[in-house]
Amino acid sequence: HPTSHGTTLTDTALGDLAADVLRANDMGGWTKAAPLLYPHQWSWDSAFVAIGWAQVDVRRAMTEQQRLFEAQWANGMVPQIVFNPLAGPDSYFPDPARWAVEVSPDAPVGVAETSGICQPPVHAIAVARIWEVAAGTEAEADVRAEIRTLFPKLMAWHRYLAEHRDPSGSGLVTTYHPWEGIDNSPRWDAVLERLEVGDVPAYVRRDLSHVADAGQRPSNDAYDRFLWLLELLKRHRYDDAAIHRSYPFLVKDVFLTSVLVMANQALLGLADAVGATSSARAEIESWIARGRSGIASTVDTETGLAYDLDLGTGTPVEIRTFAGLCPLLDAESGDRDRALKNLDSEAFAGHPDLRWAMVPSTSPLEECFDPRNYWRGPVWPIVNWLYWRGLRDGGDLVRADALREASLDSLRHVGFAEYFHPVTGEALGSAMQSWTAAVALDWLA
Ligand code: 9YW
Repeated sequence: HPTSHGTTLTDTALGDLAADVLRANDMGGWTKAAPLLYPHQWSWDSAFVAIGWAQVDVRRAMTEQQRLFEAQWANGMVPQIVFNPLAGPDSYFPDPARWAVEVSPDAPVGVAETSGICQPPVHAIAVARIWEVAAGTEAEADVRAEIRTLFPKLMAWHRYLAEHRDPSGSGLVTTYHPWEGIDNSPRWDAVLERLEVGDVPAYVRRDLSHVADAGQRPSNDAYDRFLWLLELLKRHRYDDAAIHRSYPFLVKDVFLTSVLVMANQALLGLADAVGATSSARAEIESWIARGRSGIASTVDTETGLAYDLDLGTGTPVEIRTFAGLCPLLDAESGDRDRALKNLDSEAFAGHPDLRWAMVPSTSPLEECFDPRNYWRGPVWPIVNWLYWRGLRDGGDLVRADALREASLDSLRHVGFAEYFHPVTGEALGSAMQSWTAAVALDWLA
């Protein structure tokens, strides 16, 4: 890890280094999530990356999102991965052959190969940020024209999440797979443990050769379970109705839902920019209202944390992770006060052992807390960027500034690692992670 830039690094130098990371991972129109570990375009990574590009080249930022949405499915889903045609099948596992998305009539044909699931919808948040940066500059007209072409695609994407991923109209989005963003989070442990894993065709993990030690990544047992779920999704031809009828990993995801609420607020702003119809606005407003009441229904009366709902058992997943604070992502949530108390508490950013007062992926007070393992303890800068935005949008400027300062200080010391040890600040996962560099650029702006 080429890390520890030290406290003396100026903001300008940090920003220059961050821009270098984006340029190094730039494939010409789209950006690799990381140099070796993730040689493709990941959906929510590309949204954060666009937020970063906005500070370097605002037109390039729009291109990032246009390219991603070229691979949008006919049902509106924006796929988790758009594969790099030049990377070759051994560059990352699972590869396009394992996903075999051609079993679905909705998968794109003749565009790009994709995976068959999705990730949190940060895209409208990114495009709104791009618009903010472009407005009043010489790029304004071009960017507005680009947003006009993207707007209906963003609508289709949000409609997919609001309808196909929530057939009962609960207001909560269903997630089908840990790879929909938060891989080995303990949020999924109970559901995964219940799985009866069937025949998984033989496979070779590619991820372990790109990290310092396997303890920073999901276990082999977790991978078997992830891949068994993939086989089942394939058998269902990635059909949302069939999946909701019979499939063993159905979780109403509070984080995914809260990001969608935040993204719908951003989309309302974009509706102004492109002069959208009043029916489009009404549709977005109805999604916001539904998402907000959905989240309110998940907040635990005792702790004030939002808990995912495991549809397999009908019970809340009572694990303290960053996701529990998600009412903070909605400026108008009625549950903000308790979420703020949780944020400040020893269970989260107020834990006395933390090197920086930031939100760890899993609470240090959980028994399963594992400070070097991926989503089971380390700090992820992009998660903190979302909470910073939520604090700022909710008018909590003191906390927002403190979180921004802590985050920038961590990046000066840790570098643009994928994630880091919350206590020691050890850089973990991939180095030169695009989205980490991207949020640094936005924080510095
Ligand atoms: C993997 C690219 C992706 C992120 C996910 C993160 C990880 C892929 O990397 O998943 O192989 O584990 O969990 O959120 O989009 O950065």
